[in-house]
Amino acid sequence: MNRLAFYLALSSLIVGAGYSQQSFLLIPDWTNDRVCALSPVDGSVINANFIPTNTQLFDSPKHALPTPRGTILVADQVKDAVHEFDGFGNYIRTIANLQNNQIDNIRGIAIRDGKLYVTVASGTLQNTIQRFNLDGTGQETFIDRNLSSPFAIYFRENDILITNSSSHLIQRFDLNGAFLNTWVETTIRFPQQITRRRSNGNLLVAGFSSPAGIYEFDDAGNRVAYYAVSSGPRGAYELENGLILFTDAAGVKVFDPNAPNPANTVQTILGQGNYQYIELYEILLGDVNRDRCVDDADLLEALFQFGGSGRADLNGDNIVDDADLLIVLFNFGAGCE
Ligand SMILES: [Ca+2]
Ligand SMILES: [Ca+2]
Ligand SMILES: [Ca+2]
Repeated sequence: MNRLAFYLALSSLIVGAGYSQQSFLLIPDWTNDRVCALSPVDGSVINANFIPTNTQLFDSPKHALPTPRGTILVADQVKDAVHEFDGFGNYIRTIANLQNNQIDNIRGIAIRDGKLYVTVASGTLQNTIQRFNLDGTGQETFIDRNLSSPFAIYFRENDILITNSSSHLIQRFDLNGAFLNTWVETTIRFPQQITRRRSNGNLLVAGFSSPAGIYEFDDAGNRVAYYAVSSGPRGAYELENGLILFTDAAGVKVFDPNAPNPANTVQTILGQGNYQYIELYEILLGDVNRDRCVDDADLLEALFQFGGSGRADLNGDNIVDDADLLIVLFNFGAGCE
């Protein structure tokens, strides 16, 4: 075996054994005013208090969304604010709020090409999408018509889908914010989050009001499935194991979409909370400080923590050693511009 092959084999062993550096799903919880981290593989709980309970910052945290720099933005519907956290769940700052930005009763958010998009349902900017730079500067109104209590923004390659609770419609806009049409004429009521299934590319939409459940559409808007698994889901996400994770006011749950009766397969993973949208936080291998770039800063952390413990323990064996250093070195430069 040549040297490169040896290191690659070693590296795959290291990665295979890894736990601490795994990517995770971010799910806010209104009851406990926190953000939970779950496995995107099987939905198991990694850390129910990833962003711990914080009643100063949170009242109804709705949507936790990773940024391209590895930070996390959390939109709170009742606090009327967007807060920024680092990739470990530590608070950094508040980038927009009611007082400074008139964002009142906000729900879903989105990021596209270095801009943040925020749904606003009340106040002077009622029924608009506000657009910001990722640091909260440069606020402008992006969409101000054809919205009726907007709940989520979903970007596709060539258009934007926005769910609304009052009109019960999913409205479609072009990438400049011009209205195109109502995306689907369906029975879905009060659509909330939209996500894409990894297995077939279809869209999952949480239908919050009766007939509540998880709706599945193809990209043309044809309804291909309806799963009556909840009386009020907020979001759904297909796990890597093929089950579909979803949230509602009683828990984070899974069901098997391929079962003869999916509703009979529902299991609760995390209860005692009121759970909201689901987003994937992806960690680059070797990115010790989680800023989406593997560089000398990560190498230095691994070196400074060498022989001890710390967040540079990338493979989760409770010691920072050459195995962790190798993960950084093998991935050096990944994600950096
Ligand atoms: Ca709360
Ligand atoms: Ca880094
Ligand atoms: Ca280690």
